[in-house]
Amino acid sequence: MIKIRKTINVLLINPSPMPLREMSLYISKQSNLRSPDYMMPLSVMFLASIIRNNSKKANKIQILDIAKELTLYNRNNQSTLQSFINYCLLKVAFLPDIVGISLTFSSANNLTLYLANIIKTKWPNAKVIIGGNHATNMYKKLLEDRNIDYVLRGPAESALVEFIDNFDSMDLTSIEGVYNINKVKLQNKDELGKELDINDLPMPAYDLIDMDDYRKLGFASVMFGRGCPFNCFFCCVHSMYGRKVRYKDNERIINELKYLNSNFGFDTFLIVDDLFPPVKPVLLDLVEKIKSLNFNFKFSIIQGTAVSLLDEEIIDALISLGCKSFSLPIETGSEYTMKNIINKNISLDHARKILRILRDKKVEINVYFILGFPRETKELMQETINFINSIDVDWVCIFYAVPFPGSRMLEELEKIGILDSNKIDWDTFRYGMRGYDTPEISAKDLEELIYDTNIIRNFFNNSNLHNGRYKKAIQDFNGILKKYPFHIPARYCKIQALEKMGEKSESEFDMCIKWIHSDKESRRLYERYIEYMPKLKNQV
Ligand code: B12
Ligand code: SF4
Repeated sequence: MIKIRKTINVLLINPSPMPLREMSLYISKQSNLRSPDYMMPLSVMFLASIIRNNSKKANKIQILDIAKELTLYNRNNQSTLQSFINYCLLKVAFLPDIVGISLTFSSANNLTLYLANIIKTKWPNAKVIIGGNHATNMYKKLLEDRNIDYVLRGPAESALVEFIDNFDSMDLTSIEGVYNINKVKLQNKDELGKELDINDLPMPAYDLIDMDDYRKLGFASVMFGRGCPFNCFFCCVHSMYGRKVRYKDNERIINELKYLNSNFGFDTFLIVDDLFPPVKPVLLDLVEKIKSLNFNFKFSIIQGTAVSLLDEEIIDALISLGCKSFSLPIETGSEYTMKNIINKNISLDHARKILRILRDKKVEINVYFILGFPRETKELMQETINFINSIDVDWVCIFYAVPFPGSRMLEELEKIGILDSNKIDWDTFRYGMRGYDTPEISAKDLEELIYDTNIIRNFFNNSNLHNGRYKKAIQDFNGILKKYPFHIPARYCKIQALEKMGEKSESEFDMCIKWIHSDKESRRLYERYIEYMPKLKNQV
């Protein structure tokens, strides 16, 4: 006879997006990988809050943020992945009936399977459920793993409450968006969980995270809206939220900001919307309302501001909100690639105009580009590199085109037989690496092209260094050297900036030589880029 539980204990886990193999090396200090970042785990904080407010059966709820634990973990060369995960799971204060894992990033796929295995061994009666962007798209494959009981596809806010409240009493797969392996076999229809009205979403459960750890970051993550009407070739956002944008009412946003300020002292906010800014009248009204609070709030739109939606009035409004740094995902410098391959609605003339406006306003400008789409020839890639070399911006980030599940790009690569999503090694699924060749370019050539373009553009041809903004150049080079002290191009360009400012550079020069003699990576960088560093010739 099935025992019907009166209450249900729920553990919600935010895994780290760091790929499993990398994580293992990082934990045991076997590589000089830098410490990963973490931020408020908004997805599980939302879910925790929704369950607490709406579920009749949910009892104890805990959030375990593995990304944060990883950054703060006191590792040594005896630590192992297993000892780290055991350390994390020791923090769980109850016997969970449900363990929910948030699998948004594909790079967390292998960690999620690893966790599910450990969880099933530690708590054999707990059901493991997963949700998030990657889980939504790869649910069939994930459910083949015997340690994963259910996938909740799409926005899970309504399905999860129904799931918990009917935990022992009905076939949970009758809930829209809830799948187990049997439902996959029987039903050939992809359905998503129902979404709540964005204004009915409660505040994320700030009280269920250790706020002291997140206060150290200096900012709170906030979501003003979700969804995007565009249809970029490489994007998978629509697979969760469709193509309709919905924004919270401005009054609601103001209340959230005031709440975060008065309860936790935050005055800096990181906006995590899929698409930002909202339409002009809404944005201008929001900006006016925020300014009238007289709180001196600052904002950052970390995943980038939609270039096609920007004009001078919007830029001024954002600057007046304390946005001092703009990240622009222009993605390609080729009109052909823009229109015929990635289908992004940006005109390069408009992009150049926006860059000039931002430069005149003296804010920091970072621009994101992507190389390596299927059908993107080496000549088209060169057009992007030419564009990159022609713009006056602080920093350029060049990513590999990654075919995330749910994107048209993955569909195309599967169709032409280059990838099979059932056999992908998800540890390679970040913008920083590529595990396959395309007819246009091999993985190795693409890696070299991106690496060289990055080093040459951001260091030897650094816009600030060549346009007399030496202090900013030094600030950026120092930022790199703090993370990667072996970085010879950064050190060499810092020396150039110091000399242009008439400041002493001998000690930096000595450091450069010392690193080249003592460190393998420094030596490699020195040898690869020696033609750009004439002053080091004959000195090493
Ligand atoms: C904010 C954001 C970031 C931020 C912060 C990420 C973070 N660590 O929190 C920053 C800018 C750092 C970032 C970086 C990157 N990002 Co990002 N990011 C986003 C974005 C826009 C919003 C995520 C978010 O917080 N949403 C708000 C929460 C509340 O919504 P949600 O996560 O969708 O959660 C709901 C459901 O998914 C579901 N759910 C979620 N978890 C769970 C768990 C369970 C158990 C259940 C039942 C349900 C469930 O229920 C929730 C409530 O409805 C998403 C797009 C998107 N919409 O997902 C891309 C997205 C996640 N990012 C993406 C990518 C590719 C990246 C980068 C690799 C890009 C890069 N330039 O290198 C990096 C890598 C990050 C890393 N650390 O390695 C891709 C991921 C694709 C993939 N399959 O891997 C996405 C989907 C965007 C895209 N291009 O398609 N990102
Ligand atoms: S990449 Fe950005 S603009 Fe393009 S569809 Fe995705 S969210 Fe929208």
